[in-house]
Amino acid sequence: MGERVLITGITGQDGSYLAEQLLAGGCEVFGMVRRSSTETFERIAHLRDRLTLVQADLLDQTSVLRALQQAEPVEVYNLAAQSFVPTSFSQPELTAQYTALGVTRMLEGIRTVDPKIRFYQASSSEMFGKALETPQNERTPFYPRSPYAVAKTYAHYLTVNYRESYGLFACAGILFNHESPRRGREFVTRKITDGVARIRHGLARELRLGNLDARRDWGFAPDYVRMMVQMLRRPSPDDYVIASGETHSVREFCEIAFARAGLDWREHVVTDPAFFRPAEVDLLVGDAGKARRDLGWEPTVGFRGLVETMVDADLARVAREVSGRQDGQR
Ligand code: NAP
Ligand code: G4F
Repeated sequence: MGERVLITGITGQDGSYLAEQLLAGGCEVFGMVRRSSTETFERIAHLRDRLTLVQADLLDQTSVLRALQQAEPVEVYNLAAQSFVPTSFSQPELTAQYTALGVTRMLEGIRTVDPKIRFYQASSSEMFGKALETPQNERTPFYPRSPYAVAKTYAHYLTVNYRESYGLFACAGILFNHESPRRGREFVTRKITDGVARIRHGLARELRLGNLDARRDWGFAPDYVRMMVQMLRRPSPDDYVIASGETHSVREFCEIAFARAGLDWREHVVTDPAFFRPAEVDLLVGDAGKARRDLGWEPTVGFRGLVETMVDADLARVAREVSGRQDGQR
């Protein structure tokens, strides 16, 4: 068996891809999962036999300590968080507990159990928020615009602080938006591609969205997850921006996604004020020059390829669901 690694948030989009990549690299992978009355293991179902799952919750310091003691990892990838920006406005306190203080619990756990453990923190381009310069790089000041972004900023600085205060091998990846067919369906990209598929198959007629003018730097999740591992395997810890360097609007995403399914987005997309945010992040675009130099960062999927991959996957999934229903009715 190879090196032991622990992933928090293994049931999420990034956690599932990271588990695949670490298993392929020969690691023994432990995944931290929280207790739920129904399992949320859909994204890792194909890996279950090759993973060891340990039950713990970011809200519970003792359980975090036990997970670290049980897994005895050489690397910890801290991906668990309340990651949806709108929920952070409706549940700001819970978001702070998970997304900010959860990181304190992880770092204190590492100091207690084994300070040699290498630690990756999932920082976010949302920290740039109302961006003070364009493009954004590792030296761009933060201006968070949501309770989620504020919590991530706390977690980011704490990671840097534990590196400087206690000599931990702690790295923060400042990742710009990254998407895939495994993206949660409430995030705008997947909401659009799922909506396109449902409209194409006659299950819906319209798609209600918020701010179509918002611009993001979108990439393909497996490319980004690869960089997490690269960061922890450098000789010394550091922080890196990972981004495509291109920015596109939600409207552009709609245009390409609907066209891929032979539809005109203007006939289906309805703007709904319910999906606007109390404070918006208008434009993000990253400068990943440092990652290109140090980590060999080179994304494999561009914007159009990303949109089309996601649409194709949702068209195929919805087609299977529709034909399953028809079989059930026969
Ligand atoms: P995601 O799909 O929402 O997954 C979040 C994960 O966190 C899930 O496995 C979830 O478990 C787990 N989790 C939430 N609360 C927890 C708790 N109290 N205790 C234990 N586990 C808990 O997120 P993602 O897109 O994979 O993103 C991974 C990380 O990167 C997150 O920290 C996110 O904020 C950050 N990030 C993401 C992006 C992006 O574009 N995707 C960009 C920058 C940073 P359940 O399955 O039980 O809910
Ligand atoms: O897809 P989103 O919800 O992602 P957002 O807010 O950029 O956050 C994601 O990326 C961050 C990295 O920058 C992560 F840290 C975070 O965890 C998460 O993964 O929204 C993208 C944009 C926003 O400007 C939003 O206002 O799309 C706009 N939008 C327009 N209509 C919508 C909608 N967003 C959602 N979720 N739903 C809509 O109907």
